[in-house]
Formats: sequence, structure tokens, C-alpha cells
Amino acid sequence: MTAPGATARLAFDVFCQVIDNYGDAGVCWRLARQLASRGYAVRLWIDRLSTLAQLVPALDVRLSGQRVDSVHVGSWAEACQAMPPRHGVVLEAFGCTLPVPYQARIVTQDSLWVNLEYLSAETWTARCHGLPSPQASGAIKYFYFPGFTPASGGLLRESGLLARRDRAHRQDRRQRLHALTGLDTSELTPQTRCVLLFAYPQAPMASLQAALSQQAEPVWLLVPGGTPQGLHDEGSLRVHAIPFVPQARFDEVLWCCDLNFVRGEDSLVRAIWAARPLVWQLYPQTDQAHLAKLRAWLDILPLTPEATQLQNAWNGRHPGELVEAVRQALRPAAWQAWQLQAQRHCKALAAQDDLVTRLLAFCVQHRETR
Ligand code: TRH
Repeated sequence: MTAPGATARLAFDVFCQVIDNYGDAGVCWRLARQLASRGYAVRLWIDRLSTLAQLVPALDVRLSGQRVDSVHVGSWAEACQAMPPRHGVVLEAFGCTLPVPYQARIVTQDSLWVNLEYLSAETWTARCHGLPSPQASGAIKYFYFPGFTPASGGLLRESGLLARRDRAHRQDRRQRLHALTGLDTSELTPQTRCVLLFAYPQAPMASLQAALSQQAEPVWLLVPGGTPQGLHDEGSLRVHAIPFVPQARFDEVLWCCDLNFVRGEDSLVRAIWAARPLVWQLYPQTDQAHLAKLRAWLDILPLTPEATQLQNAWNGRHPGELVEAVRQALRPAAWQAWQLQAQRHCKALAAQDDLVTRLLAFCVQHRETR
């Protein structure tokens, strides 16, 4: 246990360059908020404020510097003039390149430089986690790999999240979903399977349409930000476009659903904490590196064979099998087993320290040994 005073003085600068979509900004914002909520001084430097503003409506895209939820949010240009936190921590997210003038000051400010990597279950990341990388400037950058095991950098999970989830699960779903999305939920029955579809355009939508429309029970497919081509009401299936909600309420959407199709890393982790069956579509990479990430994740996951086949089919490994994979995974016995595994997987991961707890211990350890 580290002395509270040892970390209370730590100030953090988090750097985020938005590649595309929302995840880079989404992860950095969660991290910044969780550090700030523990009393640390946090500045988030981001190159595309408009993306973050879609997740955090309180942000004003006209401002170059502003304070929201105890986090100073500044522009990349502002960061060029800023001083790294003296004896503090510089968190470079996803290997973004720090502004050169700022980077040059890290040594003189004696800041701890940490590169927050993308989340992966691949075994090589655990070997690289925490390794130093000496820089030409004389500074040392440390690799920090989030992950699913105690040897990794952990997963973002704010305190009280699972208790909030359990309280929500005890409340009427129709009221929650209506309050969140404005949907008319008067015809939503307890037998209706609510499915969130948060996916990339490459996903095999037509096969999903065919599989869900043939279900015995009614299915509501909830699609944030508008309905992709090819999805429509048919048979048991009703397709509902829902608004893109602020990040602070995204978990509540997951908690309204029985099955969550998610993408990227941040929504994957949030769907794990929802403790409901999930299907993960990885960010597609041209060199198919995402399939290696998928295999590594499936290797650590206690999934039913049916649900495993569904993950593979959804990520394009066997797209022709998707219809049958959905049908098999949603059969009563397989579905109940999947639900139980989702609950157990969440519980096992929640028994581990969260990412910020581990990051703070990492920073204190490296501060004390400098
Ligand atoms: O948006 P993404 O596809 O982001 C991706 C991934 O992070 C990927 O790893 C990265 O390489 C690529 O960006 C550049 O998926 P992700 O990571 O789930 O981020 C989505 C964010 O959007 C997440 O923080 C949840 C948030 N969100 C809302 O706040 N409201 C919503 O209604 C929805 C659907 C999502």
C-alpha cells in the first residue's frame, strides 16, 4: 500500500491524438476523469476537441482551454507552450507523438513518461508491460499495456460502477430505455430480447438481419446514431435507431440490453462490466492483425462453443456461418450458459485492481526508484 501523500502530489498530463472514431478520445477521457476523481491534477491535451465533445456535451469546441469535470482540457497548440508537470506524469496515449517543444522539457521537469498502449489479450503485451524505452533526449519512456490479467496494466473501472449497474438492473427496463433514448417502449415486453448494435460498417449486417428476424421471441435491435443499410423490421425483428448518448450514460444503454454487439476497446470493456453476453467486433486492420487480437481474447475467455463461433463469424473469419452461429448461440440452453459466463467473467475481472489503481502504483514505484 503506498502512502497517500506519495501520490497525492502527482499531476498528470494526458495526450490524445484522435485517429478516427471515438475510442482514442473515449479512453483518454475516462482515464482523465478517473484520475481527477481521485484528487489528482489532470490536464488532457487533445488534437480533435470536436470528437471528444460528442462524448462530453459540456465541452465547448470554441474554447482552446477549459475545465470540465475537474479536468483541464486543452488544445495541442496550447500544449506546445505548456510545461510538463514537475515530478509528475506524462501519459502519451496510443503512441501519439508529443509536441516537440513539450517533449524537450520532460527531462528538465523530471516527469515520468508513460506510453499507454492499446488494450490487448495477446501474451506478448504482458512481457512488454512496464518496460523502459530510453529516448535520445535522455528521458526514459515506459510502456504501459492495459489487459485482462493481474500481470497487465488492468482495465478502466471506476469505483461504484457495478453497484450502479445492479441498481439499474433492478429498475423497470422500459422506463430506463425510454428515459435514455426517447423510444416509445410501451410495446417492449419482458420476453423481448434487446440487442445493442454498435458496429463498424464491415459487419455482416444482412446475416444478422436474417438471423434475428427468424427468432421465436421478439427482438429489438437498438442502433446508436442511425440504422445501417440493410437492417429493417422483419418477422420477430424491430430495428430502432437511438441517439448517440453522452459517454457518462453509455453504460446505461448497455444495461438495458440483453446482448451487446460492441466494437473498439472502450465499449468492449464497458460491455464486460455490464455482465451481459457480448459480441466484440475489433477495429479492422488491413494486415488482419485484429484477428490475432481476437484469437488471443477468445483464448482467455470462458465462452460456449456457440458464442465463440459467433465472435469469429462476426469478425469475418467465417461470415457465412453467422446466421447459424446466432441461431445456436441464442438457443435456450446455450443462451443461459452464455449469460452465466458473462456474469462470471465480469466478477473475475472486477476482483482485480482497476487500471488507475495499478497505474498509480506503477508511477509511485518509478518515482521512488528515480
Ligand atoms: O469508436 P470506436 O470504434 O473507437 C475505435 C477504437 O477505440 C479502436 O481501438 C481505435 O483504434 C480506433 O477507435 C481509432 O470504439 P470504442 O473504443 O468502443 O469507442 C467508442 C466510444 O464511444 C466509447 O467511449 C463509448 C462511446 N459512446 C458513447 O459515449 N455514446 C454512445 O452512444 C456510443 C454508441 C458510444
